[in-house]
Amino acid sequence: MELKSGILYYTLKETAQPAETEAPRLNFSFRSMTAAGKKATVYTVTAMNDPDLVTRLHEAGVTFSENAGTGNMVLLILLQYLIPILFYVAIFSFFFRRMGKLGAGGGLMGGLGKSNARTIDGGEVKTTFADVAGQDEAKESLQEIVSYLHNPQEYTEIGARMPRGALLIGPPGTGKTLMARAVAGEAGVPFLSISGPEFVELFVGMGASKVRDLFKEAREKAPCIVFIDEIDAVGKKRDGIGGNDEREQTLNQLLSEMDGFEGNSGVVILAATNRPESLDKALLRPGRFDRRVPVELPDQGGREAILRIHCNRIKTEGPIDLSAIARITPGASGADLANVINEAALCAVRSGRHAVTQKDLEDSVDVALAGKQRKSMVISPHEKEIIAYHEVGHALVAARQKGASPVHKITIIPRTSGALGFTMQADEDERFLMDKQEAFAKIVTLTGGRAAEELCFDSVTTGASNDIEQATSIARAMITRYGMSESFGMTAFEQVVNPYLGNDTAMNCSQETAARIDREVIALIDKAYDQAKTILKDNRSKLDEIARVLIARETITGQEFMDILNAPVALPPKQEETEQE
Ligand code: NHX
Ligand code: ZN
Repeated sequence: MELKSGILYYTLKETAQPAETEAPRLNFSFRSMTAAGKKATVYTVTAMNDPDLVTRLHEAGVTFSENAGTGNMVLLILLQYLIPILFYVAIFSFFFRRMGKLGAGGGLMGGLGKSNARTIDGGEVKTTFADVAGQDEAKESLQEIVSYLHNPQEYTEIGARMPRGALLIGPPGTGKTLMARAVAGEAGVPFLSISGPEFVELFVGMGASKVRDLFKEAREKAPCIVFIDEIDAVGKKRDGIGGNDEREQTLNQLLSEMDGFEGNSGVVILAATNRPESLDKALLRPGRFDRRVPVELPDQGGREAILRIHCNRIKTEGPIDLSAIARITPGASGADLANVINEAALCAVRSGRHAVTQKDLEDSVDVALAGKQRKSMVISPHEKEIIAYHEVGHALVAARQKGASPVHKITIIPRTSGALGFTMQADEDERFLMDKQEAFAKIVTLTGGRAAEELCFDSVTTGASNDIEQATSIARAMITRYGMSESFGMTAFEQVVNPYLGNDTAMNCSQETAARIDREVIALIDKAYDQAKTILKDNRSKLDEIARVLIARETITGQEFMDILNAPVALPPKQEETEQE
């Protein structure tokens, strides 16, 4: 019998010999079946590369036949070819689906030109204004849109035209997206959301068609809210020179779609940006985004309200004073505060507890400011002393000056941010203005760390770099922006570039003026440094005493610090030892 390529099956009907003796010799180790009632054993085996097997089988008197096993063959061949194909199809579809989710690829797999807006249907938006804290004015501005979506005929009857769009403007993390979602939730209408960069990414020429599709979808779903996040990605000024064609086409499409609405079509467009100054003027004229809704960083009361909302979602234990947390987090956004609460909850779990305490909350504010503690970092006693004197230097200078904020906490536990220690100050009440004396007091306080190093060790370290940067930037701002200089008066030489994104400034003065400004900045900081050194010299014994306590305890509260500072006498015997080190 000829052995074909592929797999052949022999069916061996053994008659003469018992299976036990025959099987091993023929290397048949497959399976044996005994037909019911008969002694015969049937082996079905795969073909072996053994040319005289057939001869030997004849000699042994084995009944055998070729069994091409058609059923199995077909199945096997199918599997052989199909499995790899299926495998590739699976991989491809996986990747295309992912691309689709990222915003563009829906295009390739048939859905060419889908807008990719994420849609939440009406009534399914669970966010309401109750979930937005500390933004009362923004809520009020948007309330009108909500009431229009509830009751459009009331507006049409009187002949009023509804604003087509509102622009939510504010720094990152202040809840612009949340606010837009809450408008949809309050009005009970569908929420279509897409992010500006999604219009222009990946496939050139898709942006404009995506805008078209988005608005088509919106008109079908009206009344509804369309939310365009980070609209500056498409809405940047068209400058004409070296323009980005793709982006400009997208913007033009957006402008014409917004004009294309018959008034009162029931589609309200909300957009968010933190760079309003870069937006094309055409976007902002009446009939387009004609409402500007500022969504600013929360004030102290707002922060407390935001903390309360997030705190309601976690388990707490013992007394919780959220206003104390709000007090020490000036400048924090809603997102920062949400993170503080979450870090506190994680910290509680990490230490095996089932509820969050006030201490967890306070520790997680430190984490937000300066990173996690680096307990494993080994610092030599001498360096520890320098760090302690540096921090107490800040604290003492702050405490001994009019116009400086009270000390809240001093710590010399190193942090993952690279900070070896820090001194935290906190005002009792929120401040909105800073007078010249307070600004100067801040500079003096910042120089206090370095002043203590110089005074006590007669050497200075690289560690003060951050203090120096901050002091310089305050001094420069006083002179170039706040009209607090002796010689320049009320002239602005610098403008803030992106008010919501960091504090980048652009210089706007002659070179001579720039040089004079530099000299004045230097003089101002020198004056502050001298003042800090004078304060520390006058309080040298307290400086030593508090530094010693800080080295022993690693962290002391503002209260503990003030108690030592106000205690009548320092410890006289140890004083000299420490001074000589
Ligand atoms: C370094 N760190 O970079 C070492 C490890 C002078 C006792 N070689 O001024 O920690 O020098 O009053 C937030 C705030 C890094 C993050 C300040 C990250 C400072 C901080 C530089 C204390 N406290 N300097 C201070 C400090 C340093 C740094 C920061 C940061 C030191 C000083 C860091
Ligand atoms: Zn410092």
